[in-house]
Amino acid sequence: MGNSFSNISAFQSLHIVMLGLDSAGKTTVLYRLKFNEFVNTVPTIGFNTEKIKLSNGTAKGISCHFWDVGGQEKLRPLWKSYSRCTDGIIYVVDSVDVDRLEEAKTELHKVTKFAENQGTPLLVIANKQDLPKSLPVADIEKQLALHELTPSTTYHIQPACAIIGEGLHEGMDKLYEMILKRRKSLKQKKKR
Ligand code: G3D
Ligand code: MG
Repeated sequence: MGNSFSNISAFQSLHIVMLGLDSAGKTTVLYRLKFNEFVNTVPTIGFNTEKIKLSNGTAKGISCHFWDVGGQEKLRPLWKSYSRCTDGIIYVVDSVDVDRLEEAKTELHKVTKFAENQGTPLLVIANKQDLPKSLPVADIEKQLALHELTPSTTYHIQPACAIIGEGLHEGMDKLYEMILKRRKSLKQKKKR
């Protein structure tokens, strides 16, 4: 195993929560990562959870326990408890749903402000990039005001199409890198 794996044992699972407005594509992402194929979804009432061993990229072989929490307004109060003390947060955005980007921004900023989420690495998935009217990633980054997130939040924004899986492994690699970096710096702080 290479150096990048040295901090996380093959037997240890990363705890990842997946959030985002309803219909952004969270459940499609979850099952694409799990089965490596498209699975037709129904709106999530509550949550879905899956243990997935990543099969590609630098994070290959790493086990992740994913929690995909429903994004309808009435379910969003659940986000706080599901995101508490996770290794990473994935925030899925519908790149075509321009009218709800402001709402997506407000909900994202709320989550990153919770005390328990300070420093938790964030992967933003700009999903549905296959659709002709999808907004470019740079515009989504701006509209979500990612640079205004709490200073301790390290993030990466990844263009993706969950239906065919494009961009998902690249995104997971970035999230994994951020998680490793955070663990390293927490370890160093402890030593001091
Ligand atoms: P959610 O879990 O965030 O609520 P879902 O979202 O995963 O249930 O997906 C909502 C709808 O978006 C689904 O379509 C799904 O097929 C579609 N979708 C997800 N990812 C993509 C993508 O990358 N591109 C496109 N074009 N569509 C996507 P339905 O028709 O079942 O509502
Ligand atoms: Mg869902």
